[in-house]
Formats: sequence, C-alpha cells, structure tokens
Amino acid sequence: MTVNDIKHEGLKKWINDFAALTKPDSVYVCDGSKKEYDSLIDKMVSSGLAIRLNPDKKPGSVLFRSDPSDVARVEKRTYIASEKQEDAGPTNNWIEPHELKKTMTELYKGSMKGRTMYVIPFSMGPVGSEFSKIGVEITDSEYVVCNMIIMTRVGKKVLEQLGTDGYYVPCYHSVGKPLSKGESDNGIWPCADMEHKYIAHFPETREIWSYGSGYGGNALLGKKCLALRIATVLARDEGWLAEHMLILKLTSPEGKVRYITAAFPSACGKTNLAMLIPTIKDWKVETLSDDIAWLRFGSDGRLYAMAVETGFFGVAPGTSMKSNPNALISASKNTIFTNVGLTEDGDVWWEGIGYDAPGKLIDWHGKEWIQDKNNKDQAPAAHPNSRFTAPAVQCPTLAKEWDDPKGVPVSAILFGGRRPSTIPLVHMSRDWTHGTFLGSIVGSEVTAATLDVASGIRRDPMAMKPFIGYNAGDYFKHWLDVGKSAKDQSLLPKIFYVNWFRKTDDGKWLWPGYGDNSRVLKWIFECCEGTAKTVDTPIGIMPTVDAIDRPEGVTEDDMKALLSVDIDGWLKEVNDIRNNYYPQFGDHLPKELMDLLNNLESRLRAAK
Ligand code: OXD
Ligand code: MN
Repeated sequence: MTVNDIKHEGLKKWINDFAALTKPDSVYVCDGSKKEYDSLIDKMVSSGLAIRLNPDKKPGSVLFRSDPSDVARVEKRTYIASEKQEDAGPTNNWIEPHELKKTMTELYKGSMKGRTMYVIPFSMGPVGSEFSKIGVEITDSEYVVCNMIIMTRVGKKVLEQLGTDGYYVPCYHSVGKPLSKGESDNGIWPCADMEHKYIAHFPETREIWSYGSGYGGNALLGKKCLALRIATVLARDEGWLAEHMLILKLTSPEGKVRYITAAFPSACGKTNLAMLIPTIKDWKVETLSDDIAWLRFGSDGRLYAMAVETGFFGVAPGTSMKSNPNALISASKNTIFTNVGLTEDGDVWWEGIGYDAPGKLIDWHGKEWIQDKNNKDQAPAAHPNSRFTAPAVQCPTLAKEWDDPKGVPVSAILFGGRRPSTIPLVHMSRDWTHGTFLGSIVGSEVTAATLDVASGIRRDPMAMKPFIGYNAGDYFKHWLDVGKSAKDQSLLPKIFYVNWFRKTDDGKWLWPGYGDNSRVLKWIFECCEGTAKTVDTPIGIMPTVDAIDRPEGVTEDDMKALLSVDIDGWLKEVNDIRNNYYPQFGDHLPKELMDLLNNLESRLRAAK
C-alpha cells in the first residue's frame, strides 16, 4: 500500500511530514499480510541481516543477531517527558518535552536515508473492541515490521477502523544514523551509540518517539511504550488498569473456571506460569497472555482482563521441554529468534534448552563456539536476554477466549518477584487496599532483561517500575481508586503475593517451581471459592502448612520454611521500605499505604 491509499488526511500529513524530515528512499504502508511478512524476511535474508533456519528443524523461522550494544531495554535512555518533572515522578527519567523533541528532531533529520520508511497501523487488543487502542508506528527497520506483525494486529483492518478521522497514538521509530562507527555491512543491525538512544514518551500529547535501538522493548512500540507506558496514562484518565501481567485460565477437576492475572518483573517466569502444565491431577491451565493485560470493570461489576498482544516475545535461555514445552512448541515454526546460538544443521540452541550443544555452534556474536562444560565461566552461546517472537495461535494451551474483545473476569491477581529469602511462597492480602500495598512493595533480583541496572534486589512495584508512564505515587493512588470505584467490593479479585524463588542458606532452591506452581494456584483457587485452609498472620492470610499439596522432594520442614513468617526479615523489609523506598514518593504516596506499613510493623512487633 502507498500513502495515497490512506483515507485519513491527518495520518497522511503526519506520515508525509516525518518522511520529509527523515528522507527515506521510499515510503511503504504495511498491510500485515503473510505475503508482506515473507517478502520482508526474504529481503533481510538476502541482505544478510537474517539467517534462515533449517526448514526441517524450524520451518518458516529466522535468526537475527543484534549489535552487541543493543540487546535489552535501556532504562537510562527511556524518558517520560511530561510537561512538569513532578508528573514523571521519581521512577522515571525526565527531559523537558520541547527540549527533547528538539534534540530528537535533529537526530531524525535524514536518519532514514538509503532505507525504506514503513508505516505500521496496529491495534492493541482485537480490532474494533471498544477497549482496544490503535497506534501507528513509523520505522525504518524491517525487523521491527516483522516482529510487530507477529505481536500485534497490523494492516488494512486497522486503517478501516481508523476511518477518515479516528484517533491513533503516533509512534516514531528509527534505528538511527550510526554515529561514531560506520554502518555495518556484515549482517549486524544498525543502531546508534548509547548516548544517542532515546526511548521517549510524551504523556500529555500521547506520542512515542524512539531513536537509535532496534531491540524489542525499545523498538516494537506497541508493547512496552504504548500498551504499558502510554496506556497507564490513558488508564488513569479513563478509570482502568494497564498492567505488566500474564492472564491464565485455571480449570479445576470439577470443570470450574477461574481467570488469574500475575505481574512479575521481566524474565521472572510470566511466560512459564502462563503456559504451565500442572503436576496435580486433572487441573488444567490455559494461556491468554504472557506479558500484558488491560483490566476494566464489566457491566456486571466484575473486573475483566483483556489480552492485547497476538504473540510472545519470550526469553529463550532456560526454556526447555522440561521447563516450558508449550513455549518451545509455540516457537517451533514461523518464529523470529534474536541473539540465540546457531547449530551446524541450521537449528537454534541456548543455555538451559535441556540438552548439550550438538557440536560446533555460532554464538550470538557470530563467532564459532564450542561448549566447554568444565569451564563455568564460559561466555554463553545465546545472550541471556535472547528472545523468540512466536505467534500466540501456535501455543498448544491457548485458551479459546484469548481474543475475546471484552476480556475475561478475573478472580485473582498475583504479584511476585525473585526473592531468595524473607518472602513466603504465597500469602493473600486482606482486601484490595492491602493488595495494593503488597503490589507497591514488591522487590526482585535484577535480571538480564534490562541493560543498565545494578544487580541486587530492587523494588519493582506491581512489576511496573520501568513501565509506569507517570508519577508512581499517583499510580498507587489510581490502584486504590479503582478498588474504591468497584460497584461491589466482594466482586473484586483477591490479591496475592507469591515467591517461587526461595533458597536455603546454602543456596539451594526450596521450591521446585514450574509445573509444581499449580499446587499454589490450587490454593489460590480455593481462596476464591472460600474453601482454602488459611491462617491469619502479621503479613496477611497464609496457607496452613498442610494446605498446599507437597511436591516430591519437598519435605515438611521445607514447607514450614516456605510458609512461615520470618519476623526479623520482614522487620528489615519494613525498615527498608520506610527509610529507602517510600520517601522518594513524597506527597504523592497515598496515606493508606503508609498506614498499612505502620500496621504491618505493629503486627510484626506484637508477634515477636
Ligand atoms: C519484556 C520485558 O520484553 O519485560 O517483556 O522486558
Ligand atoms: Mn515484559
């Protein structure tokens, strides 16, 4: 399609203006068809940017290797450019919007010379759903177009939905002019130097401007930029929630269905939980989303969650037939792999895939790599944040209602992170306000999904720290307001805090995780039914030690350790929240949360 085929005059002008600035060789409007996807992949294979995998091993699939500096989200270069700095809050980088636009306009000048400019009309959520949002991304990266085609609904239907004057979120993206080095012609994708990368959001005008990175979260602008950062702003103004949550469907042996959402920080197992195979008999888990959920009240007063993406952008390392067969099957064909190892017979390999490297590989740097199992310090063949982009419809456990335009009614919301100590396997909040408190204090060990964050435990409220598009204190207030706005408090989902990552003092996992997490889901289900065995504790409502079926290899003592309240550990937690964490929110911290912190401390002290 060409720009002249577009019937929306405003959109046409916006595209033409950006083309005049960036000076591409040509402009192409994406229709989202298979033919278009295939021809773009062919183009990238011919230019050496992509490697076609062996069609007997991975039909319809390709491998990309990024520039070594462009392998993850870059939080230090991500901005919420609100008019007032206070509105971006303490968890976001901020630059005055006019200044940032000036800097970025200079960078965009001529940045698409020698390339094609692609226009991607896309919908987050089913096209035509009153809850969906339309964006239009302009990019000079075929890699981005192909990933967007897998991850979102792209093309003609979206343009039809926009009509002649519909609203869309404008999203600019250019991989940028390589600045201090020559643009590589050896198959490594172009991107700009770190200090010229910008992932910018303008919340008042609802625009996204991205420059200098081709990596997923920085470049597929429907995902983190629109469906989370800009969507949180829309959600605040319109009374709903845009969250970093998987959605799963849990069916009991009696056939009763409960929908559960769960927010864990990046690379903490959302894809694994969403696709879990229960180890308890006759329970079933099905998948609706592995990363993002939009939640709003239905006319029946229940909170509904809608899946907004159409694919999985999953972390490859650690994904095996044992840990997550459904993810491997989802990525067994028609998949884009980024920064994994390549085998001699044209298949992919990564650390934790479940078998040794079959002979000599080419690693993610494009260099020969031979596995040395005696060398624990061997650099990995696959980058720790290497990814697969796979269509959701290939997931064997995809729930039939995954693309229901009204979403599914949620019974439980889980928060969690990687916490080797203190936080028990599971506890339930007393009500929505207490659940909001638990979400606000979630912390996790830092993973490889972001490039520039010091290791250790960091607070990651609602697993949204990198994705809240406004002041995080106001975001907590919005969560409280959503609870208050419920027609009937008893219909609100119950909120839980889970931790699959507890370790013993000598560093061994206390809980096997993966499929055995179904045992915790079963207790959560019983809490929703009102049949769970529970005990009230200073931190919230917990299972009795015998309430959760014990997996093989987990002793009763392990179970006691997993389900006891570590009073001293929690008092340290309270101290850290009070002195190092909450103060940054200043006046924006809702009083209710401070009251709950005080209440937690008194209960802990009383129990000591
Ligand atoms: C992701 C992330 O890619 O959270 O989903 O980084
Ligand atoms: Mn994510």
